[in-house]
Amino acid sequence: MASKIIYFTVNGRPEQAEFPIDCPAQDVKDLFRAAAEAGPHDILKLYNTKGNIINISPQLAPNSPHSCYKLKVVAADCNSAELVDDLGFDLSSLEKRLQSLEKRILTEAAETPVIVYEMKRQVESFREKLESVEHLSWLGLFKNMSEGTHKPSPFYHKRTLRKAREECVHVREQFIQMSSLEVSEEVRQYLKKPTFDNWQWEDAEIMVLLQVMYTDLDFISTFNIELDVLQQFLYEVYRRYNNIPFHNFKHCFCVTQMMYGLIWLTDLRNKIDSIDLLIMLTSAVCHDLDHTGYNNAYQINARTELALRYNDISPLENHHCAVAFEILEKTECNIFRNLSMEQFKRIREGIIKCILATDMTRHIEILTKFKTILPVFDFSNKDHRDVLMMIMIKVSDISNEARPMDVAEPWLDCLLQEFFNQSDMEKLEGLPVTPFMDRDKVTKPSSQTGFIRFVLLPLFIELANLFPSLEQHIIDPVRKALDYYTEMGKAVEREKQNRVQSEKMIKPSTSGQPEGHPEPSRATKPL
Ligand code: BYE
Ligand code: ZN
Repeated sequence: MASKIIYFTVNGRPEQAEFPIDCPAQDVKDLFRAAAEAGPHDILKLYNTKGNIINISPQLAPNSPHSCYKLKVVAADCNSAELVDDLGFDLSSLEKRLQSLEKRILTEAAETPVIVYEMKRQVESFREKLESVEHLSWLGLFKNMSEGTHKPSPFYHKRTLRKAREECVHVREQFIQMSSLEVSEEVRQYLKKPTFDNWQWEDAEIMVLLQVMYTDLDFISTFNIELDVLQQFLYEVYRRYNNIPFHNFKHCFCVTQMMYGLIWLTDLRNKIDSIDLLIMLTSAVCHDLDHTGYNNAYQINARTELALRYNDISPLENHHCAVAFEILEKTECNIFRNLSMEQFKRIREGIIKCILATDMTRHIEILTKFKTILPVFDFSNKDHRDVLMMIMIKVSDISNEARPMDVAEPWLDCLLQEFFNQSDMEKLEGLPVTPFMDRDKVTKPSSQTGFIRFVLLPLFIELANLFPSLEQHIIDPVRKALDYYTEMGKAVEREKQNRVQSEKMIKPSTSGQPEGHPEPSRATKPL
């Protein structure tokens, strides 16, 4: 009996089929279906070398390996009830289960087990196969496809949320080695200035610099802190800042360094006692511990564990503070272990007050309090000092724009990156999207001009009212930043106008060109 051989490829893989010329059409179709490992609902398409679709039948024109046909599989609706029956599972619900599993692992465990990535990869590649026929959507095959499934998984951002153990161990070794070296007087002086550039320093070096701050404020001697305890404490702190774009260990350092700078610039050592200074510096060090990159609004809307635990009351700040005291519970990390119970109590109360004050929803409340006491401010009054300490950690926390432009601007990029990650997640989960975090609405100038005018300057000016010497160090650079972003905003507007103008001139009628959207100038493109 005569038979023919057909050469073809499936997913780039060469195959050849042999069948008798008089065999039933269905047998030929089944043969190709088997070659493509396709299911009964899948659609098979065979292309000749010209790219034309040809019929899969016994009449197929014989070819050679050089004139190979191409076989393609397109899948039916992957969520249809029929297919759910056939597959024995529902892909969407499988994905949802996997997503919630991954989320739990990401928030609870240090690292995501390899098996979860493997499962995710399999589910994703399976969906990809199923969805490779989007161009057939007019067939009505996709009516059940849910909105979110086409978007990239937001969990990619969180892959390395927690620090890897090996990385920590390495940084720790570097830190311990470096800490025995002398830090030059030049660096020690530079460390006291708001012009300090954090981007020049590695994490291990940053830990040494934090140690220098404790040393140069005489905390080591005053509070009898053992050096290895301080180092263990700083290491635990480093370990418990996550790998996220903004609220990471470098942010912890910047806030602490600004606080340190403010203490020196205001000559605070001659105005309040050192236990308050210790509270201020340590609060700064601990103030964002274990931040996951999602703000309180998200925590509350998504009903996260933190929101549940803290009844929606400053869930993040409560958590940062709780983690701080969790670290201090370990004797080998407890830098306060040689203090009296009385002193520890005072420090604990102070740190809690300071860290909880960093919740920006309390901004007006705290600033108003400070304004009220300013005319009669008295450094010997505990209530007054408490408000001052809260104001100083608030100033330090949001002080990036008080730094030189080339230090500050990358921080804004990091912040917007973190905000955008959150809004992407909110969109994916159907939660309310905070407008200032929406990548479709926010630009650097639009966010920063308002923030500087209505939040930064009013806050900084009040602190400078108490310490006039601060004006040149923190107010002047912030005004410069305001000018910079105002100019950037104008440039964006001009560019928009120009685009509209030139579009009118070049294309007086609609030309079928895609809509011109305001495009990537340095200003409109935040990242
Ligand atoms: C604040 C709250 C939480 C986290 F989008 C970070 F315009 C901040 F609102 N910080 N910290 C520094 C900032 C800055 N927020 C903004 N600018 C800063 O320089 C404004 C934001 C980009 C936005 Cl306030
Ligand atoms: Zn912070």
